[in-house]
Amino acid sequence: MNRPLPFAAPIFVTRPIAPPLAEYAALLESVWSTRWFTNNGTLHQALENALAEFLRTPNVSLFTNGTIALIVACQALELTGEVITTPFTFPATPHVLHWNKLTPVFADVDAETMNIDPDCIEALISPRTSAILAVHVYGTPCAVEPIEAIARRHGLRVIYDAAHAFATKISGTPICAYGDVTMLSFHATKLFHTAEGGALIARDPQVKAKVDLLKNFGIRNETEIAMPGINGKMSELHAALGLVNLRHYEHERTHRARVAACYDRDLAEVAGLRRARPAPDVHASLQYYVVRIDRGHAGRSRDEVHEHLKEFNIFTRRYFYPLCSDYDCYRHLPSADRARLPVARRAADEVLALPFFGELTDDDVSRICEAIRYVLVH
Ligand code: T4K
Repeated sequence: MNRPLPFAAPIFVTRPIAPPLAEYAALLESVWSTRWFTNNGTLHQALENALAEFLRTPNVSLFTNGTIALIVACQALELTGEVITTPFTFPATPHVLHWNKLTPVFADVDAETMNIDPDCIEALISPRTSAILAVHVYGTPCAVEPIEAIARRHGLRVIYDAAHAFATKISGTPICAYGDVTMLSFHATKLFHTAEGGALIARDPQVKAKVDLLKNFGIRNETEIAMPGINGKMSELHAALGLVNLRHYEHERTHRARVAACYDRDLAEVAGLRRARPAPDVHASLQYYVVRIDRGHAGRSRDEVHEHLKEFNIFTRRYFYPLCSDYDCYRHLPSADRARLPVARRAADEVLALPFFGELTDDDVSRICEAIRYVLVH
């Protein structure tokens, strides 16, 4: 096999939707004419309503980013003590617990979905446990029914970190229908984005009302401050981008489906490399295209592939390595013991997020796959 040529320009793991600037500018006209830039403006309200319709829930609250949204979710549900969560996630997930003075308790994950394994949750419940914070990793749904059954049995709250799962549906139901509260991230690297942004979706309208107070300093009216809140508000500039991107995200998703099909075809025969398939009743978020590289069968480790692909101007990401339980700030926790998390450990050593965005052509994908095959055998 000849050495493939490197790409002329870097190919990153993602490339955000950039809608026609004129569409964005048109929405900004109203901001300039009214001089209303933030604090529950008309574009903020319009985006909240549009998302409520899209997600089929009335209880959407927009945020400045997904991390602040999750911090506020813990406050709104008045969590205390310990929260059972996954070590296989982005740092934001355990960090929001730390910022709420809650102790993360790490549970191992399922070998196939890489989401928190419900069978590992119950043994970790203590009298101090107040909630389960589960992550729909890569947009793949958690085992929502077993998780909610455990929560009901033990009187726990359930928060879902759905940062990757904007478009995910289970049997036609949007993912945010599950749990007490769900967080979505609208960061630029997400399928649907507002540059920076996020949202909480609450099952209970009273929780939404509390979330809305908490994200605006707790201000009820000119003279009443109901609780110690924070500033988590989304600006009109970000909301405008969201309204425009909502028109374009389906087009992006369609192209991502094509890119995923090209990868599936070109990587099907590569030994030691596999991709977790979404269950047939799942409408996939198409947020990431992640493969697992089993060194024993592939002949190369995930880290070697990740490193050598850079020679071809291809920049993959090890989402999520290292495990959160291995960070200096959490490794002292009893639940962070390496021996207790063997499945998560293996996932963290094997996963590789490949470049995945709608602008990739079929030829680009073929070249990326050719470079992967080359790196594996040379
Ligand atoms: N929970 C989970 C499970 C999450 O994955 C995240 C965030 C959160 C919670 C927190 O949500 P937010 O508070 O962020 O709303 C990125 C994102 O910053 C982060 O939002 C995301 N997850 C995480 C998985 O990915 P990095 O540090 O990997 O991003 P960065 O800057 O290296 O970007 C990756 C690639 O994307 C770049 O190589 C090039 C491309 N890119 C990036 C940006 C920002 C662009 O082409 N344009 C851009 O504007 O964290």
